[in-house]
Amino acid sequence: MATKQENLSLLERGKTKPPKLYKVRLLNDDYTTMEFVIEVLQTFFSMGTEQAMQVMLKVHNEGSAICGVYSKDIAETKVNQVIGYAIQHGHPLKCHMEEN
Ligand code: TYC
Repeated sequence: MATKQENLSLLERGKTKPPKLYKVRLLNDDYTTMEFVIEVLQTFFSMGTEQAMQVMLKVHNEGSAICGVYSKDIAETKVNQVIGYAIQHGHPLKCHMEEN
């Protein structure tokens, strides 16, 4: 952990590192309905009907797809929201995050 003084001097020298970004990836399965996946993409990833349909079909046809790229906290929240919502509705939908 850097001290306040060390942080300040890094800032002054323009040497601060940008925060890491994480991809949130949705995974295919044989049981979750297409309609539910579209609802998830619209609800948690702010996609319109058209884009949600395209991403859902990409997951269905290719096994997985990226839904978005976020800071660590936001990516963790998205993953937890998707998995929690899927469990509530009895779907085995899986989602994870990976370093960008
Ligand atoms: N493969 C599922 C079906 O045929 C649909 C599906 C799409 C499931 C995307 C999960 O992340 C997913 N009902």
